[in-house]
Amino acid sequence: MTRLITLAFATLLFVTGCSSGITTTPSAEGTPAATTSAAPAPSATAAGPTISIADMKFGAPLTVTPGATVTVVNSDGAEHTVTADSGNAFNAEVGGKGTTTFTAPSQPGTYAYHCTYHPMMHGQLIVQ
Ligand SMILES: [Cu+2]
Repeated sequence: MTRLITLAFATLLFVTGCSSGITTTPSAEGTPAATTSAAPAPSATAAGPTISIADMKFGAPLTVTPGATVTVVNSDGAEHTVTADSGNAFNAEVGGKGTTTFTAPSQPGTYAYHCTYHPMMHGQLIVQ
């Protein structure tokens, strides 16, 4: 009887240890950014709301109007995405040293976002 309990306990330990060891961050592979809108670049009048990515950081929270066109400028050599944490409010992919744009949500609110390639990168888009 004692032996059975010991065995059960050992099994439990093994399972617990095993599952915690498996917990790794999900891979970003196979999650293509949906909308890299190859939209016509607005001529001359450039400076709209802009998210500037540098040194693997998005920078300070950006406040925009609903439905605004947000420009993403990537100063890094690495590719990044601007992906809403929840739902699919927006998901823009920007290549190394590249620029892209996406449309801000029409629903006011604070949208946390991240980079699918670098999950430690976080930012906030405030729509109001
Ligand atoms: Cu990134």
